[in-house]
Amino acid sequence: MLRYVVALCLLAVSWAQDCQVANIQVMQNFDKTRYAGTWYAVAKKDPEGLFLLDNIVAQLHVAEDGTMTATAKGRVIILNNWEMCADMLATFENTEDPAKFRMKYWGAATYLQTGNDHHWVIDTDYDNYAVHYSCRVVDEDGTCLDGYSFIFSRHPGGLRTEDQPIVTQKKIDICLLGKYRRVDHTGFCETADTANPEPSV
Ligand code: DAO
Repeated sequence: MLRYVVALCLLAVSWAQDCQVANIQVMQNFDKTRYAGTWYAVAKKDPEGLFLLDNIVAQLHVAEDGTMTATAKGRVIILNNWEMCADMLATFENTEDPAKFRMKYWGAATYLQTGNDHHWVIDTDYDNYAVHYSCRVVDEDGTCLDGYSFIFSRHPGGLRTEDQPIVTQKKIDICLLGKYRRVDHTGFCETADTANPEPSV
């Protein structure tokens, strides 16, 4: 019964959101140095043309001059059901808002996906969880037509119990509650063939 009431309350709050991409609140006083390090994706809202499936781990690096870059791995299925671990690289361009970046990404191998997406940090406590958001296509009414979001944890086993309500509230705030799937960590990218760069000739 309590769960039912809580679910109804969450739904009511979610209806109260206007879901305008332009009104989405991001992390205040974002500190990218504290954001650096290893993040395990524990949940993902997929975009159209899903790419990274699971075993998604990102390593963020902030250089002395403040430049942020990342490497990421994840299980993908490409070219006629070819399952592999994708090695991805990303660079981040600052914007006027310290929690909003443009992220250029590409695969270590040329047949992997490339892109130039927004990378917004909605919330993080830096030590345990981070809520990421990226809208690729804004609809005519200002809501997001195609986008994706990662829930990151510093812990591969998932979010700590005490962080779950905070993350749920953020999912509501960005109008994505109920749209996430769990991202498993099975060790696939520690054992599988990795899409390494082709040798240069
Ligand atoms: O999986 O469908 C998808 C879209 C995600 C593409 C992003 C790949 C680059 C990963 C870098 C993450 C750095 C936090």
